Amino acid sequence: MKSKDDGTNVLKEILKGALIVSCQPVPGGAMDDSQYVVGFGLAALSAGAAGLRIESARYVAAVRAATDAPIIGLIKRDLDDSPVRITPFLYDVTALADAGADIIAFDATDRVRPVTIEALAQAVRNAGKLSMADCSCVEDARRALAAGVDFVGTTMSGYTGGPEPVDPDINLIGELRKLTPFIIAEGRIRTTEQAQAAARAGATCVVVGSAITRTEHVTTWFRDALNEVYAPAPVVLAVDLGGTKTMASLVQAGEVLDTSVFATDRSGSPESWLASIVDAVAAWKGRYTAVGIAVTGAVRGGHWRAMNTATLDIKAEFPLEQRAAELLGVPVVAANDAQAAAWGEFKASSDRSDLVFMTVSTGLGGGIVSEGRLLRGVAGHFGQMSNATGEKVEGQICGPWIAVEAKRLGHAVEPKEVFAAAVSGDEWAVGIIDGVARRFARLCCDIQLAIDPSRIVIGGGVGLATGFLDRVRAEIAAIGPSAIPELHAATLGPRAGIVGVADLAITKQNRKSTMKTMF
Ligand code: ADP
Ligand code: BMX
Repeated sequence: MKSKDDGTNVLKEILKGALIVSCQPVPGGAMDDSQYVVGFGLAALSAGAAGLRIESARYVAAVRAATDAPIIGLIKRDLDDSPVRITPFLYDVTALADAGADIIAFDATDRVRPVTIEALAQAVRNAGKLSMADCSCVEDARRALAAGVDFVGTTMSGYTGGPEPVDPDINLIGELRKLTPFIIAEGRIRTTEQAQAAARAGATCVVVGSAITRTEHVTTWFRDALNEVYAPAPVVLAVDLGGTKTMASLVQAGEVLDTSVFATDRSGSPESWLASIVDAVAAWKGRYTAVGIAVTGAVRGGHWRAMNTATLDIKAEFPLEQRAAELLGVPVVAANDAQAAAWGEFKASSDRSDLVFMTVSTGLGGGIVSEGRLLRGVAGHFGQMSNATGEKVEGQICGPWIAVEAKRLGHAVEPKEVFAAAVSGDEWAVGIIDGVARRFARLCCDIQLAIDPSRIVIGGGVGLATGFLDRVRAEIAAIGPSAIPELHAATLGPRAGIVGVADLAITKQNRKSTMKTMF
């Protein structure tokens, strides 16, 4: 009989550069049966897979009876008192070893768990098997390696909180490579290109699961792709009504098809602003099936009111969704402009981490996306917060203040020209813009302390003015390291609100139609 060391080394050698196919049927699905698991396993091995990843002692035993190929075994459990699902107990390790697994995988995340990683690693060693630690991050891997595991896997990356990512975590492989060469890449690897990227990043071997053995998942990917062609996304009339300008666009699947921009008549009223919109979009009648309106001011339950009448003077609470639907003849969804823009930026990026959006424009608005959800109500109205002297912070940061200040210094010009003068080094203008940048930088640092987003995305006429963000970044650096926010210019520029509110409009429409089919 070979010593354990020989077996270990031979197995590690076999796995170098291998494709491992995970044969885990959708629980309770049509393929959740031994004959399919064995069939998938043998088919994969016949086509060049070097090993299999199999869930449950029953399926490991069934596959072991059919092949000598290496098997990574695991047992999944849904526990009431722990989020750990993969091989949580010592008796699971024994059951998998008895069933014939060569490598035993277990969750190695730092969460409430019934059995420590050290004890699991020891149990696998006692059984004479190799261990695979399913990690979510570098720290998990560091701890697992200290506990003596043989392989670290990227399996748990993206599954310990927040929305599920779409792409595999290739970066993590590179990070793990600094700790060990024994890395098994696993998780969301769907394409041959992604498998190659994992190998190039330094993985010992690559596990592919759903893309090969979960018929239901692969079918959905194709169904969704075809739906985009056969059932194209609806066209939405999206409007962004700000204190200075109003933008109306036709938007389909995040793309802007047509746009019209006109000045907001600041002496008007909700009825007159809606009338101007109806007028501006008259030629588009029949081209859209839903309407989204993003407005400066707070929106709750479809009703609209000003938070700061200096930004736009909305005299009383106004039934915006209802009145706009009457005028336009299709369902309307209304939202605050900065919240809509936060949503637009979130949807336009593949980054699913928390973000804050801020518009520096006529007013200073904001929106927060946390754990994949847009916070509504007055959340994000940072401009309404008070400074040390009790004034609203937006009072000394936005476009109108820049114009008033310039005039006070003898330059009756628009904020755009103040920026141009600052760029040419005119002292009076540099003073104004630096002051705005300093106050805004402090606000961004405070927001970082309160919400800790991964990024703060900036929009608005002032926010996107040439050189503004760089000045704010310099002020943040001067404030120091307590909470350094990462600032980005809005990738959608002035269209963030339009794109965001269009998505909110169709999401609500879809929700309504699904509810109809449920009852
Ligand atoms: P709204 O507030 O209606 O959403 P904007 O985002 O365009 O509209 O913000 C309007 C404010 O931004 C105004 O005070 C305007 O003077 C200022 N602004 C617009 N464009 C620029 C620019 N290129 N440079 C500096 N300030 C600008
Ligand atoms: C104000 C406030 C916010 C708005 C923000 C930016 C009103 C009327 N508006 O803080 O709701 O999000 O301005 O609006 O109270 P904009 O007009 O500058 O785009």
